[in-house]
Amino acid sequence: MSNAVASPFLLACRRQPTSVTPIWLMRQAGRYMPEYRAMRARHRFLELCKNPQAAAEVTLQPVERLGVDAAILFADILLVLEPLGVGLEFVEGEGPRIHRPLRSAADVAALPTVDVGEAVGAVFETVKLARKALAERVPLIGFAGAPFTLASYLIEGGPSREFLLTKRFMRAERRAWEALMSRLSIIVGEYLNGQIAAGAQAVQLFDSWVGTLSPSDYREFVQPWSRESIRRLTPGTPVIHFGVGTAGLLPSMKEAGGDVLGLDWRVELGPAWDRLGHDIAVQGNLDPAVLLSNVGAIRRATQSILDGAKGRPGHIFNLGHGVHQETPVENVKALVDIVHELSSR
Ligand code: 1CP
Repeated sequence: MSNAVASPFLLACRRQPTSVTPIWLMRQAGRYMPEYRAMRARHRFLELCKNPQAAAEVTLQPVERLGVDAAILFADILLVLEPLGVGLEFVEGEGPRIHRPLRSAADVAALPTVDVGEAVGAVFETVKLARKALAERVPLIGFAGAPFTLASYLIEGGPSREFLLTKRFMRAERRAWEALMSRLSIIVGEYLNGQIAAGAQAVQLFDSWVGTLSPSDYREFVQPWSRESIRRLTPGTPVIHFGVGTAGLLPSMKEAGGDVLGLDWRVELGPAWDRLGHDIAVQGNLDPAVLLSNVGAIRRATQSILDGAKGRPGHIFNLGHGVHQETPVENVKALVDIVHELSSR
């Protein structure tokens, strides 16, 4: 048996006992890391994502530097939107832009059909190369944005605080919203299944911005399509379902599907897990800002999360959201070591 199959990360996804609590970090490859910045000095972000050799190298950087228990594919949730012809750009120092956002039912109707395999073939190639380079050291996680989070970028045209255009569209253009969410659930399914076929051993569905919705709006306007995305996935690969600010949505997200539910730091892990039921694994949930402080503070905050999990099988340690760019690498490395030390059983 390969060690990847017996890896603490994959065992925890399936709620099986492990000798230590596995840890990986959202945005573990990224600008806080000097190796990543060196790579970015040579490639623009989108170019890097489409260069399988370079992207696979970035995927492995945190495994080598930090000793995390899983690698996550280096790519982006928005890549899959590019073939829709909406004008995707990553503006240096700013973030993603969609130059031709969707503002009407006609805009949705005019979207071209896309062959996902053809459009993001480079990402699938990165998965193959990264999996080969990892050589059973740790498992490789693939990922995609969930339909709501992708739709919010398509409609807003970029990052948003209030998601007012998206919330207006949901209700005012209900038919078009359903058509868009249905299209996106198919695209997400194909994108993740392509990554699984290429060698991803688990996948994370990022519904990062869904916490902006009320629980009833989540159930009415989002849940059916998140469920549909997950239903389409090749069986047997663990699915992590994640969002930010989801305290009020967690039971409905659990219903939509996934083997592991991602928690952010606005909930206490122990009570949140008790409320959800222990028939689902949980991932989280250190406030990424804690990593800006010092090793003593990191140790205390880590102990408190591990205490909440009570050593129960099915806890994957992570941050509640991605590593901040300003984070000292040595603090991230300290966190990985502290989790392994304090959870050793
Ligand atoms: O300048 C740079 O180098 C680009 C910064 C960057 C990076 C490192 C972007 C632009 N994307 C990424 C990589 C990335 N994105 C990964 C790689 C794997 C890893 O975690 O190490 C992953 C999983 C993502 C996923 C992603 N992209 C999400 C979901 C996760 C989250 O943070 O909530 C979202 C919302 C995006 C969109 C996006 N891409 C990039 C940025 C800065 C953003 C967020 C913009 C916003 O705030 O709306």
